[in-house]
Amino acid sequence: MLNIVLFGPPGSGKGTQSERLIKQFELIHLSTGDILRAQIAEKTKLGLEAKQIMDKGELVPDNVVVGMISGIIENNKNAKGFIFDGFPRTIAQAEVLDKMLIIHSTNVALLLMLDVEEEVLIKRLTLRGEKSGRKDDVDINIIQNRINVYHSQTKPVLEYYQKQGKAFQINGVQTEEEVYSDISKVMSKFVK
Ligand code: B4P
Repeated sequence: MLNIVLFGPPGSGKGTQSERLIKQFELIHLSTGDILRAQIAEKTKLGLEAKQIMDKGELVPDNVVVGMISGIIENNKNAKGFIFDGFPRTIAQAEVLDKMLIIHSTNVALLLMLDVEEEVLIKRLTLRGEKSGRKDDVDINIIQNRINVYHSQTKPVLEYYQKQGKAFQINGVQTEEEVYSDISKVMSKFVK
């Protein structure tokens, strides 16, 4: 299996680049944000609870997110691999992911970190909010809170994978094509 963590602050282009990666490498796209939004749309109990948290720009509890992910990994044992988009977002999630993958005799091969400065993130998310009405993108205070949460709770995940020698930094302030071209250069070291 080829398992990739796509990492970066909110608005760095994780979802955008994931779409390209899954097409080229036939991997399963596992976006915790998308799964949570689907639960909200279906008005499930989990979705209703998650909505309150997501609308404030906070993180959904680790046990909820891990529960969603473990079932999908379990049901796709023969997959070529996974793109983890927006997961893990805490050290606790990263540790559980490592353990889950070991059970299936696999691991995280690499983490791609999309590096984008705060000013650009705020512009992109505000623009998306204007188009989509996504609640966590329309209010500048919520956008700012998501960026703060990224720095306090999520950024340590980068160091966790850096220590394992698996983290690769990509300049995310380029066109989508240029970002993907840089990602492809890193990927060529892993896929022959
Ligand atoms: P996510 O759905 O992961 O939302 P996100 O961080 O904003 O990233 P997204 O993938 O949507 O945006 P992208 O960077 O691609 O999370 C939403 C919420 O769910 C979180 O706040 C949290 O509450 C909860 N959650 C999710 N996972 C969780 C977890 N593991 N644990 C706990 N809670 C969790 O792109 C943004 C915009 O930039 C797009 O409009 C795109 O068109 C644009 N863009 C992308 N690349 C560009 C480029 N190169 N140039 C210009 N614009 C670009």
